[in-house]
Amino acid sequence: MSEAIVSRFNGALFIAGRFVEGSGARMSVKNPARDQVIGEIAGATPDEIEQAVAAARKAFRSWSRVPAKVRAQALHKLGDLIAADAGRMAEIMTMEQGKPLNEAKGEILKLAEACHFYGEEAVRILGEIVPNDQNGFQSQVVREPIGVVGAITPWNYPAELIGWKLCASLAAGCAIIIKPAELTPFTALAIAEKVAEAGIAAGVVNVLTGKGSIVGQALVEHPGVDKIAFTGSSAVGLQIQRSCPSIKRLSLELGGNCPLIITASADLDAAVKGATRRSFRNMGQICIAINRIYVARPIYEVFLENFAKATDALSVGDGLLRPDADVGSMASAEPLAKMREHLADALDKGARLVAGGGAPKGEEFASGFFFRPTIVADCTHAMKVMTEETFGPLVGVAPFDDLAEAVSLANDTPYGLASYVYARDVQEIYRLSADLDFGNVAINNVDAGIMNAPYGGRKQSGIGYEHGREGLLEYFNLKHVRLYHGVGA
Ligand code: TXE
Repeated sequence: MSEAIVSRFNGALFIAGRFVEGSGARMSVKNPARDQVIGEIAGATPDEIEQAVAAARKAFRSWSRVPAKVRAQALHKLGDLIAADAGRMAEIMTMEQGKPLNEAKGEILKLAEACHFYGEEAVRILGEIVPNDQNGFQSQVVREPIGVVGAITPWNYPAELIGWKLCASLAAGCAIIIKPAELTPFTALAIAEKVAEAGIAAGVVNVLTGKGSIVGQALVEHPGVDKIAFTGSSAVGLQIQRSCPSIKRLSLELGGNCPLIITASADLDAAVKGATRRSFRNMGQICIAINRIYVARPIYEVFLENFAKATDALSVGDGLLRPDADVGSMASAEPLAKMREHLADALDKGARLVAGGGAPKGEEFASGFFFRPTIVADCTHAMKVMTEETFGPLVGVAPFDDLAEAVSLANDTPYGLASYVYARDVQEIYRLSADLDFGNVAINNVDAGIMNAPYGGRKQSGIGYEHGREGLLEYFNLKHVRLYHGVGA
C-alpha cells in the first residue's frame, strides 16, 4: 500500500494548479530506513521553471486582491483537509524521511495548525496612521504582499518547514513556488494535492522538484521571484545571499549549535527528561536540537548517570513498522557519516562515551541509517560536537564551575538559534535569559519554537523570523501613503 501512495507522484511537478509530468532528468527517492527506492522525481527544466514563475506572477495579481476573509477561509479549509488526511500524509513522510509514523503524524497536524493560525492572522493585517509633520496631511502606512515567493526547504521537517512559508504566503496574498529537498519531495507534492482540493486558485501555489544547485538556484536568480524564504544549511544560506543577482527580500533560517545549561538549582528529573527529548528527537536532525550540555559540577556525575539511563531506554525502530518508536532512521547516509565523524573526533580528543556509540543490532536495522542515541562526556571546545552542527543523535556534555563560565561557553559559537536552561533560582534564570545570545531561550522546557511567537536566529543562524505575527509580516512590503486632505490646514 505504501508504495502506491508515493508512486502516483512519480516525476510530478505542480504548476498552475495541475500536476504535470516533469520532462527533466529523473532522480530516485529512497526510504532511508530500508535504503530502498520508493519513487523518482523529475528535475524541473528551465522551461518548467519559467512556466511556474509565469503562473505564480499571474496568480499573484488576482490572489493579492482577494479579500483577506476569503484567503482566511482557504487556509482554514486547507488545514481541515490536511488534518483529515494526516495518517496517509504521515506515511508518505515516514517513507521518505525515516522518522517514526506517530512523530510524522504530529508534524502533519502541526502543519494543519499553521494553516489555522495564519487563517486567523490573515484578517488582522492592519496598517497605521502615523502622526504627521504638518496640518492637512495624513500618513497612512499600508502593508502590501511582497509578490512571488520562492520557498527552498530541507528534509528534516518536510511538512512544517514548507508550511510556515506556504501559510504566511497564502495569508499575505503572495503566490509561492516551493522547491522541496531532494530527499523529501513527496510530502511537498502531497501538500500540493491538498492545495488543489482546497480549491485555491491555480498558480497561487506551485511545487518544483529537483536539485538545489539547479532549481533552487534558478529561483534565487529569477527576476520574477520577489522573495526567497530558505531553511537549510548556513553554507547554502550564505551562497544564496551572495549569489542573488538583484535586490531581493531574503529570510534565511539556518543551522544551529544549541547549548543547554543545567545549574545546581535545577529540577534534575525535569532536566534529564528535557535533555533526552530535545537532543534526540528526529534523530537530532533539528536545527534547535540540544547539541551540547553544560552542567554545574556538583550535579555533573549524577546528571550523566540519569541522562545515560534515559537515553539507553529510548527505542529505535523502522518508522513504518514501529510507529511509536522514539527515534527512527536518519534521513540518509550523509548525516550519519557526519555524526560518526563528530563522535570519532570527540573520542580521539579524550571524551568519555556514556551512552550509545554504535548502530543497534538486529535484522530491522540491517540496511537503514540507524544509530543509537549517543552521549559523550568531559567534552571541550576543541571537539567538533561542541562547536559544529552535528545534525545527528549525538550530544556532548561538560561541567562548569560558575555561571559566567557557562554563559561564555554557551555563547562561544558562530550560531545563535536556540538555547536551553534548567534552573530554579530566579536570579540565575533572569541572568541567563538576558546573557544568552540566541534568538530563542527556553527555560525549564525544551520547546523553543511555538506557533504564536517569533522564531529566528542570530549570527550564522540566519535573518528574519517565522511563526507568529512577525513571521507573517515578513511577507509584506510597507507603503507610506502621504495624503493631503486640507482639513485643519
Ligand atoms: O541542506 P542544504 P541539506 C544543515 C545540517 C545538515 C546540512 C545539510 O547541518 O546536515 O544542513 O543538509 C537547496 N541554491 N541543515 O543538504 O544543502 C536544497 O536542494 C538554492 C540545517 O539538506 O542547505 C534543499 O532544498 N537552493 C537545517 C535546501 O536548499 C539550494 C535543516 C536545503 O539544502 C542550493 C537542514 C543552492 N545553491 C539542514 N543548494 C535547519 N536549519 O533546520 C541546495 N539548495
